[in-house]
Amino acid sequence: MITPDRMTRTTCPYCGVGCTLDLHARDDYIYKVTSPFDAVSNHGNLCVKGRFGYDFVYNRARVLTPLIRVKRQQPGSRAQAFNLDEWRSISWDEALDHITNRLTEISRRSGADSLAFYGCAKATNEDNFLLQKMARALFRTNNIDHCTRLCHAGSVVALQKALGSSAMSNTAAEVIENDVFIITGSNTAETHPIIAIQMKAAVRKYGAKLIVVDPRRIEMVKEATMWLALKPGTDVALFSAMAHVILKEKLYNEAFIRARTQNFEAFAESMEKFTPAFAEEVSGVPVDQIVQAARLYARAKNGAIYWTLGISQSSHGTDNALSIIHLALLTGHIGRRGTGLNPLRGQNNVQGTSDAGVMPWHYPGYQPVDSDVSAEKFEKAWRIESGGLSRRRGLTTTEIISAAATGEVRSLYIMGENPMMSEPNLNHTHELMKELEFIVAQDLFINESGAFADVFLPSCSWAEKDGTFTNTDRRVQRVRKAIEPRGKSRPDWSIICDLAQRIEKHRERNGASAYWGYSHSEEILREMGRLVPEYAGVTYARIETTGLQTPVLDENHPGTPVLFTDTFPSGRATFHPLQYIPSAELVDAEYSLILTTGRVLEHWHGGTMTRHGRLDELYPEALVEVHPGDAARLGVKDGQAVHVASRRGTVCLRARVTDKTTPGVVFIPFFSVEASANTLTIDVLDPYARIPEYKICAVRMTAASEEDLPHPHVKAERGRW
Ligand SMILES: Nc1nc2c(c(=O)[nH]1)N[C@H]1C(S)=C(S)[C@@H](COP(=O)(O)OP(=O)(O)OC[C@H]3O[C@@H](n4cnc5c(=O)[nH]c(N)nc54)[C@H](O)[C@@H]3O)O[C@H]1N2
Ligand SMILES: Nc1nc2c(c(=O)[nH]1)N[C@H]1C(S)=C(S)[C@@H](COP(=O)(O)OP(=O)(O)OC[C@H]3O[C@@H](n4cnc5c(=O)[nH]c(N)nc54)[C@H](O)[C@@H]3O)O[C@H]1N2
Ligand code: SF4
Ligand SMILES: [Mo]
Repeated sequence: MITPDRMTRTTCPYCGVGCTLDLHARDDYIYKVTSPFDAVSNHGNLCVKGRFGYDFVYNRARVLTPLIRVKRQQPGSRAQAFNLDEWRSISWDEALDHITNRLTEISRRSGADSLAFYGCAKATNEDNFLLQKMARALFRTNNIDHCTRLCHAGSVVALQKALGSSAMSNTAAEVIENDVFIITGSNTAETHPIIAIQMKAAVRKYGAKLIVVDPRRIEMVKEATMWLALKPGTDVALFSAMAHVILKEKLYNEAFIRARTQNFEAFAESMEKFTPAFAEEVSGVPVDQIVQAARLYARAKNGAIYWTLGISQSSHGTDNALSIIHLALLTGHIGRRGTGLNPLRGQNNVQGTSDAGVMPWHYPGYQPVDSDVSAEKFEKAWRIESGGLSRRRGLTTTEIISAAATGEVRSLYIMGENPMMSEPNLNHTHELMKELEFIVAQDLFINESGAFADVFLPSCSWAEKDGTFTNTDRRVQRVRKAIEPRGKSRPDWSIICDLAQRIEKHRERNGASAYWGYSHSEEILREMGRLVPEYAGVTYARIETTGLQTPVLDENHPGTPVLFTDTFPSGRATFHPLQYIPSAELVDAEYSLILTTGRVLEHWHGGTMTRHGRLDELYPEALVEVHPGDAARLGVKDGQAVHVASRRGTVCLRARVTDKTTPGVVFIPFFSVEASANTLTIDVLDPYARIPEYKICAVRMTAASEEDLPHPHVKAERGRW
């Protein structure tokens, strides 16, 4: 039997469930991961990523020293990024001095807002707090954002409009207290697997009724009492028809509406047109299913809604989310245990990265940048002259890339993201990326975006540093260093401290300057706690064994599992009248299939982490899922190579003929660089949330030959170091 040299307790670096991990290491080498049975979010359960997905830490493609590009990337040659001849290794001093010179020079010449920063929802709260502090306090720009823009922006904006707060209202584990719950636009069993286990228990053990609203026959459909297989992009019609039924049949909670909401009459009037018959015509879901689902949810004692990207990643994502928020406001299924509006957050620390202010319109704690009150608060805390911080709202991720084309943005600092796989319409996005004058990538690997960088800074992984992540339950949990940083890699926060001190010196600004002398990550969380009331009571000592759920208002505050018990942050919750607007690109004779994109259990986003490890052996290539009826019509067999083309690009991959998808809808996961789904997707945005329509565009599928498939070389490039 192997006796572990040591075991370090930490938090999973993949999804927002936030499972507790024990990393077993010997000789500074992690060889096994387990989880304790008393872990609050997962009770000892782990999915395949938490259990086996740690080996990217040791992959030979990991970059362990700072690099500078010797030759600039040639147009159209992404693969060259992995060619060592293009890079030279340099010292940390050389790298940070070079970045200091280039960023200050560009900012002086082209203005503060010519710089932009991407934060990292994989990194800690501490890392991200410092990145936004550097952008704001030193470079005086609010051009800082992160992947939440591509993710839950629609939900965030809708929840802010309706309730004044954007986080999940309840704790995921409360699902066993629901008697009816709706899952919509969330492939929970593959994307939040441990929450899915709790949902299955709610149905099987506690007798809850589940309504799944999703265009694909996802695994949770097996557990469901009802499956409403709507056409992609028709959620507003469907959920508003449910509201219509609740109104007509007087199934609403009058006392709740009177006491806690506003604008009900105008809303109710706007629901008149959403008859179930209209919704059936638009969504394909039969009238009686709509009526049944509305009755089931409205009559529940404890009803809850869980949703993810099928709702938010749409050109009307804000309206989609509003249409489900209305159901909770009509029925009063909010503000109590076992109820709630629960947008499941995706990345391990996307909640925390938003809380830490990696947002173009908000300081940490959602304090608006265009308000003098909040700007003055941060000026005082960071010892900045009065009026020194920018009051101008910054650009969002999607706008930052577009602003490269106009020359408005000249430089991009990417801390742990991969926009060249994760942004929509990649052929176009690549062209924009090339327009930038200076790019810094701070990551573990040179991913498809690092391929465009001028300087690469090696950060270390979650296993090599201390800090905190905030999970989807708003639970702040510890991340602990299990092994020494590999090679010359460093924690993100320490890289930023070092860089910020150099920039501060370089600028020789007179008078006081912001503090950058942090010696430990907790010092940073304490500073965040002084500025963000919701984090005021979080200390490492208090979260030593179990995390605390924000808001934690002072050092004696127990944390807040259920939000909105007495009131909403906006006082009353607001109903919003809605219209049904069709998706931006509809099918036609030429492009007759709807493409929807998303995830599989074994892979993470663009694959930088999971394709650099054994998870890739479990799911080595992306497949396009097509319904047997469509496959027969198109003459496509299971396993056959096909071309999938949209108006923006073409990919070649193998087909999987399956009834997991519905007629007229094909699905491609976006992890594969060989057949990247975002070559096809459309870059239209929701007008309020600025989130792209990743879930719906029109494509056609044609048979291809084996020779058309991408050469295995394209994938092998990744591991060639
Ligand atoms: N294994 C794995 N897990 C992950 C991730 C990962 O990369 N890999 N990423 C994490 C992140 S950042 C996030 S944000 C989450 C995302 O979690 P999910 O949103 O569950 O992930 P997707 O695969 O994008 O699934 C979207 C779901 O929406 C459905 N859908 C598509 N179009 C529509 C529509 O028009 N209406 C409705 N109602 N539904 C629709 C799809 O069929 C699918 O079930 O996952 C997190 N977990
Ligand atoms: N077609 C399509 N596109 C999508 C989506 C979709 O459903 N369909 N979903 C969107 C969504 S919801 C999201 S969240 C985005 C995700 O998009 P991204 O955030 O761009 O994707 P990731 O691959 O998660 O990028 C994380 C990067 O951080 C690095 N990293 C890991 N740990 C650390 C660390 O501690 N420090 C640093 N500095 N780096 C680290 C990893 O190596 C990796 O390169 O994709 C979006 N794009
Ligand atoms: S469910 Fe999420 S947090 Fe838990 S082990 Fe899997 S990826 Fe990690
Ligand atoms: Mo996400």
